[in-house]
Amino acid sequence: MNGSSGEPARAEVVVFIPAWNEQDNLPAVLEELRGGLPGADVLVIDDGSTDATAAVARAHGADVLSFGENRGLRIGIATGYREAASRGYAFCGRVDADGQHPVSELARLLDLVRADVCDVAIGSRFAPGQGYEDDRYRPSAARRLGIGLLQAGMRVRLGRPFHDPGSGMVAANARAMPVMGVPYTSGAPEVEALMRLDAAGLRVEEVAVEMRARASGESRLRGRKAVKLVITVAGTLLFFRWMNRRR
Ligand SMILES: Nc1nc2c(ncn2[C@@H]2O[C@H](COP(=O)(O)OP(=O)(O)O)[C@@H](O)[C@H]2O)c(=O)[nH]1
Ligand SMILES: [Mg+2]
Repeated sequence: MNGSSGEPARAEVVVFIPAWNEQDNLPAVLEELRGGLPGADVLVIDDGSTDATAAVARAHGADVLSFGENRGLRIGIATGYREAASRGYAFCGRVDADGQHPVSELARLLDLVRADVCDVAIGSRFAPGQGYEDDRYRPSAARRLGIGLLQAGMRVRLGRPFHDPGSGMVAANARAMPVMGVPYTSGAPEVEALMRLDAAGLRVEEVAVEMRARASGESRLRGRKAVKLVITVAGTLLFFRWMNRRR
């Protein structure tokens, strides 16, 4: 891109990582990215972390964009896609900072997008896939209820099933980045992204992947908070469908 200026040419791919107080998990994630996707740039969206997240990320070769205060994941995600678009990358990936997402699986998602099989590929723990056991993950009862409601809502709203609608393992091309780069208003930004992509006529593939358990620390979705969130989202999805039918 900057051929004659002496600056290193920009990579074709950027992988961004929303991170909030993930100093303990980031080193392994960043090293795995370097090994598995050596040609990709990495951008950590440090959302007002009060630990050493930013310093650790830089020490492991990542570019860091820090917010002065915690603005929440829905802004963190949108910022990642928006930066990928405005910095001129052809493709971008997103993974969690907690070590849940194997880089080898993200690389498969990026391959699909690069081959133009789809505009967005989403890694799914629950989708059936060749070589993957259908019930390879056994979430807690509360999570199962939440996931079931979301699945039902997505099927009604989008007319097709999504098995893992909250997945944060994503690959996207430059057509999809700006669509996903606008701040989210819903408490379930990944679901809102799917609705936007559908409205924009973009092609989304759900791909069976393996995921790991979070390496350390706590998930953002726990217990009653998670149940409340999914009921709200499923309700919104179904309600909009019902309103549209009546017109
Ligand atoms: N930017 C940003 N990232 C967050 C925030 N909360 C969590 N994250 C990150 O978002 C990712 C997903 O969070 P996680 O707790 O793993 O959620 P889960 O995988 O759905 O259980 C991780 O990389 C977190 O560090 C936040 O408020 N802002
Ligand atoms: Mg996680």
